[in-house]
Amino acid sequence: MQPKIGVTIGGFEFETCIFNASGPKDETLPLLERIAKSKASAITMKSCTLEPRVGNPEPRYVDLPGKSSINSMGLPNLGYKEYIKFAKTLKKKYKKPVIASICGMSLQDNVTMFQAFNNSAADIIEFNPGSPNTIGKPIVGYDIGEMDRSLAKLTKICKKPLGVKLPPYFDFVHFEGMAKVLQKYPVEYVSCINAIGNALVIDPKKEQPVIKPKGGFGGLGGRFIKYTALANVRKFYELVGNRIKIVGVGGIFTGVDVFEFILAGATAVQLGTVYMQEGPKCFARIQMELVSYMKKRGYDSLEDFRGKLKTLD
Ligand code: RRO
Repeated sequence: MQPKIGVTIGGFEFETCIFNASGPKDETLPLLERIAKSKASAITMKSCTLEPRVGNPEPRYVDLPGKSSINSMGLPNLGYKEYIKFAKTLKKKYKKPVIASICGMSLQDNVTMFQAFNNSAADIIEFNPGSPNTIGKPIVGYDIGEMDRSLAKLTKICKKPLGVKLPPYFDFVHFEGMAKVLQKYPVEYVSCINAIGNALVIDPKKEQPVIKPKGGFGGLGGRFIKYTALANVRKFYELVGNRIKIVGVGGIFTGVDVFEFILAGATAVQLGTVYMQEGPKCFARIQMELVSYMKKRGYDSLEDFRGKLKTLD
């Protein structure tokens, strides 16, 4: 018998625990259809804003050695009205959950978009307060008071299952502060982690940063952030895992990586840099690798090991 790797999030059946992260190659309908036709178990759309945005000047995404990346895309997107249309098309053509990602420039913008997505075909709404790349805007997820005010307002409006894409935290005080806020509201899942913000990668030959926006400062993704992602998954699983699901994202390239995230407490995982670098076939490959690793370890389902990280005693 094949191990079971399906999951339920927000009442929706996901055929596997592996789907795409909001961000890489998901801004347009043809790109979203590529995801729909792959083995990704859901279709997550690019974070959207009220108005369309062209994003930051190029170069704004660079692959780094060691299966990593730096980006300062600056939220290029077609504006939320397009994603409402895309959700309708995707739902008609494909039988997968569709996740809308919302990243407004203000709370009022977010309110407007949440209201609009309530009446859309999108199944789940992911609130993104963690983008490190909007010039002149702080990372909202680092302001616990602002997160409290935002979630108070948005959860009153939101009629769909709500996910929150969190930026990475590095200190137990911050994990605990954020967990306290999350516990006040009907949040279905948190997605840990967005890129590690404001890294600087330098090309020593050119004596220049590798990306142009913000003097070269951008979000780090891929392998370099896997252990920070695992730590965030584990901490939030410990703090809020009894009532909020955790979705792991950050540096997942193999089935064994997925296994580690589930062991740390993740319900499912999202793929970012690996999808950017390998394209849609990564979903099938990683799914197969997960299944074969579970077989090797004698596990029949994800529940057999989810959250069951052992201690060293
Ligand atoms: O578009 C971006 O620059 C971007 C976003 Br909105 C985000 O949430 N995370 C990221 O690494 N880049």
